[in-house]
Amino acid sequence: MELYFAPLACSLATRIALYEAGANARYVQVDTQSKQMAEGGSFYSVNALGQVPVLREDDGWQLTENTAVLPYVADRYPEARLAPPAGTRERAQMQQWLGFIGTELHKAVFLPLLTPETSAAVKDYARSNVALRFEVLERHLEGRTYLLDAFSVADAYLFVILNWAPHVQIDLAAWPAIAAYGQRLHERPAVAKALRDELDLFMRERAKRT
Ligand SMILES: N[C@@H](CCC(=O)N[C@@H](CS)C(=O)NCC(=O)O)C(=O)O
Repeated sequence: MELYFAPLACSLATRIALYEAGANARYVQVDTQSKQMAEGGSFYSVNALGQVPVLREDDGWQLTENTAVLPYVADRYPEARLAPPAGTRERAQMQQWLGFIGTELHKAVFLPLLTPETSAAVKDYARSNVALRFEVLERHLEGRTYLLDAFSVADAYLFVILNWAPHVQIDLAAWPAIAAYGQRLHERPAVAKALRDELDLFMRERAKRT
């Protein structure tokens, strides 16, 4: 299995899931700006959208979209218990959170703020989305350890998104339950290792560019 990823991008959530599962995977680094793969070749040949994550099985079958890739990894390694069983209400709630993280946080808030080219008006719009969404999350996380009763791939995705907050001047101190949740996730060995591995690659990339 291969994961096409960019350091510290949303694909980090799949790396976390694979580490949590103890999966045997190869990690193929992609430059999402130039669309070049570190091993050579255009990433467009893998994904016409030029986006990570892409998960590819050894027989060439591949999957994109965080909301599909993350539950797929959970189902592929059931012994790791990275998602509630299919068909349960808890599983539906996990999908609800994946949708919330992918659309309401990733795309409606963080993508415009992280993209240098977005206009001030679009950035203002993204910032106007922060308070309500973070309030909803804060209220849900008060008194909870994870989004669901146990760790799931939705936590991996949320951790990655929250990790971007300081880079777009969103101070998580304003939401204590969210800040504590981020800290707690960081204490999971697989999460800490995945973050360390990609931070290292991110810094190396940055040094090459400057
Ligand atoms: N809808 C996709 C979006 C993935 C996405 O936004 N990936 C970003 C990195 S976090 C990316 O590859 N951006 C490069 C681009 O859009 O050109 C998903 O949920 O998987």
